[in-house]
Parts: sequence; structure tokens; C-alpha cells
Amino acid sequence: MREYDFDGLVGPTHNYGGLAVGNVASARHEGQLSNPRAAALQGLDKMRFVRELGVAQAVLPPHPRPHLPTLHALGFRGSDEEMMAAAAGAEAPLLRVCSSASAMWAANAATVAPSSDTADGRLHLVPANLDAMFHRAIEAPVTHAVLSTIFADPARFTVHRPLPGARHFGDEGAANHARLAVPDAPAVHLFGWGRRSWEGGEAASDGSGRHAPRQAREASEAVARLLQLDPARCVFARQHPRGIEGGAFHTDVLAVANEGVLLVHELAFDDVAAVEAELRARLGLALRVELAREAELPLADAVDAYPFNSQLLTLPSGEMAVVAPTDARHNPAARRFLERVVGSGGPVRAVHWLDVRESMRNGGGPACLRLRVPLEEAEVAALGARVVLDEALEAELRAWVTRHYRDRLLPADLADPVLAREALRAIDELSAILQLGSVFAFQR
Ligand code: SUG
Repeated sequence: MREYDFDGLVGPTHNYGGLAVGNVASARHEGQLSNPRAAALQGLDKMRFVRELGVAQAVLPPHPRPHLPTLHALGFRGSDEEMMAAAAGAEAPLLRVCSSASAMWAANAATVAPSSDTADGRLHLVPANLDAMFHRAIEAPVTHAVLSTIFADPARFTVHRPLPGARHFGDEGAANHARLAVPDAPAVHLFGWGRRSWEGGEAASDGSGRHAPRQAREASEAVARLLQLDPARCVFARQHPRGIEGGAFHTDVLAVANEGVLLVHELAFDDVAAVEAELRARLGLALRVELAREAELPLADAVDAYPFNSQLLTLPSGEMAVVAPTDARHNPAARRFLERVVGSGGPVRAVHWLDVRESMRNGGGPACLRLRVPLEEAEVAALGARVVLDEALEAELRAWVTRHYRDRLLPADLADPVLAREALRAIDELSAILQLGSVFAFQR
């Protein structure tokens, strides 16, 4: 089994719409000028780098934006141009909501369990409903369609429906999930959650702050059931309310795991010692936890610079490497922490700094941009689309970006019907490159 990192390609409408409440970077950059072309190329540069490290890399397509079916469902009528103009004039920021390129953050696409861990021996995926935010919730049915096309072989894969139940089962996907594994023991699945929908409801959730928790514990439990995981190998851990309040809206803002290694900030979970004890009870002494306390790495720096939102990767040599955002190199506390981990004599031997600034300004670091899918060789051969990144596909994707993407975009430009036509044409062409068929509604 080998981990494939499926990165979300950045879509042509990448912009700073300020839509993600509780996400400090998204709020801070609202209204600023974005560069969709640079964003997409930064993403491809990261994929190339990861592939050159010897890690398997694949891609997920951007979603069609503006999402005209959503405007239609909200009662807008007439030509596409008329609907867009009406939505742009509406009181709520509906055109922004329907134009966000947020599907790029593939860690929120789904939660994944490899076939080695599931009761029926199939790989299971639960697309996230992303019900906490409108601009993200509209991703869910499209993600379901895309994943059902890629993981189409029913003998090997099960792609579930996103959870029903709206906010009661609000689910943010793999951003709140980590799989830990040490030799000679079954893997353990760690699920981070921010609130409970029952058992005292919102009052018990500390949802009183400015930054509401997104993931419901009930959702995490439902995802674990659907993934057919052994309940004895699942750990459910509450995110620290202060971490969420400080801008750690997903667990992967303050923690990252790989095999038997967990890098974690003390405010990732409300009781980080208990989480470590639960993991150790299942994984034993082989588990290695690198804990950052507030004194070493203040929460504000962790949220600003995203040292934990790194990819922690196993290289072909068996050693591990961290792929971190350059923002963490420029933050002294974040940098010292990662360098301490590398110098600690454990399996993590190198840190590499990559520039994903365009995504970072919307609160998405290297780890947000990828969905980890551990695959057997036969499962790779059974994939239903051309998504594994090789030299040829990368070259085609670079040319495709350069052909279609603008290098300047303001939220105000979203009302431009020419942009909409450009963006949808690009997605149409991409689905041919990736051999996805007519997976999107506008193509049918
Ligand atoms: O959901 N930002 C995303 C960032 C997601 C990061 N993902 C992980 N931590 N795994 C979010 O907050 C801002 C988009 C906008 O305003 O258009 C946004 O949705």
C-alpha cells in the first residue's frame, strides 16, 4: 500500500471573498487582489516537488464556478448573465458564495479509509457535507460525483453519500481526521470534533465564541461507521475551544500525523495528554508525539504560519520529510519548532519550504490542498480517470492553466460574464484532459 496525495487543482475563480468566518487569513485578505494563475501554478509546483521526493501524487479537478445551478435553485431566472447580475446585486454575497474556488482544499473533500482498515476490505470514502458554510456546502454533491467517477469500481471502492442532517452532522472531511499506524498493529483513526449536536447541544459546545466550531462529534462517529472501521481502533477527540477561537477551525491547523508520528500543538485538543494516552494504549511505544506547548509556539503563530498544516510524508528510503509553507520559515517560533522536530533523532529528517501563498491567504496550507488516499497497486490500476500525476499530465496541466487563467482577480470581477465563460470553458477542457467524462451538470 502506498499513499497517493490527491491535490485539489486551484480553480480559475480563486479570489479573496472573505467567506470563511473563523478563518483568520480569509477574513484578513477579504477584497484583496488574487492571482488565480499563480495560485494554480504554486499548487502544481508543490505537486511536482512531492512527486520528486518519491511520493505518489494525483489530482482532483476544480469545481465549476460560478455555480449557476445554485443560483437557479435560489430562484434566480433568465440567462446566465441575468442570474449573475441579479445575484451580484443581492444583499447576501451570493455571487461570491457561488464563485469560491474552495474545492481546492481537498483535505475537506472526504474522509478516507484504506482497504486494509475496513471490515469489507474495500477502500471507503465519505465526501464531506461541509454544512458549516454555504460556499463549501455546495461542493458536496459535486465532490460525490467526482469521487464516484474516479473510484468507480464497486468491487474495490465504496463512495458514500455525504452525511445527511445538515449542521447536526456537520462534517469537514479528512481535515479533522488522521490515520496513525506502527508496524505490527492495526492502524488507529483519530477524529477531531468541535461541538456536539445533542447531549446538551450547542451550550455544551462552547459555540458561544466568535468562531463557531464546524465539526459535530456525531458526524465524526457516523463517518467512522460508514468507513467500516473497528470501533476499538477509533479515537474521538474534542478540539480545544481556545484553538478554534484562535483560528484553528480544522484539526489540521494544529496537528499532523504520519505512520507513528504525531506533531501536535497543545491547543489542538482540549486534553492533549488524554489523546496521547489513548493513542499510546493502542499503538504502544512506537508512537512518537512531538508536542508544541504555547511557550514554545504560541497559538497565534501556529495559526499565522501554519507549521502543522504541513505534509508529513514517508519517503522511499523510509525516512520522513515535512513539506511546510514558506510562511512557517519566516515565523521564528514555527521554524524553530519544525527544526527541533527534524533534529530530534526521530524519523522526520528534513523540512522543505514551499510557497503556496495564494492559498495560504485564504487559510489553506500544503496539508489543506491534499487528500491522502492509501492505495494498493491493483486499486491504482482500477482508478476510473486519468488523475495520477506523471510528467505528461503535469505538462498538460501547466499549459492548461497558462491558457485559461487570469493573473488578476478582485471579488468585484466575479460579476463579469466573460470570466464565467472563461472559467467554465477551462473546466470543460480539463475534464477531457482528466478523462472524467461529463461529470459536471453544466456539461449535460
Ligand atoms: O474552509 N477557506 C477554507 C480553507 C480551508 C482550509 N482547509 C483545511 N484546514 N484543511 C475554509 O475556511 C475561504 C474562501 C473564500 O473566501 O472564498 C475558505 O473557504
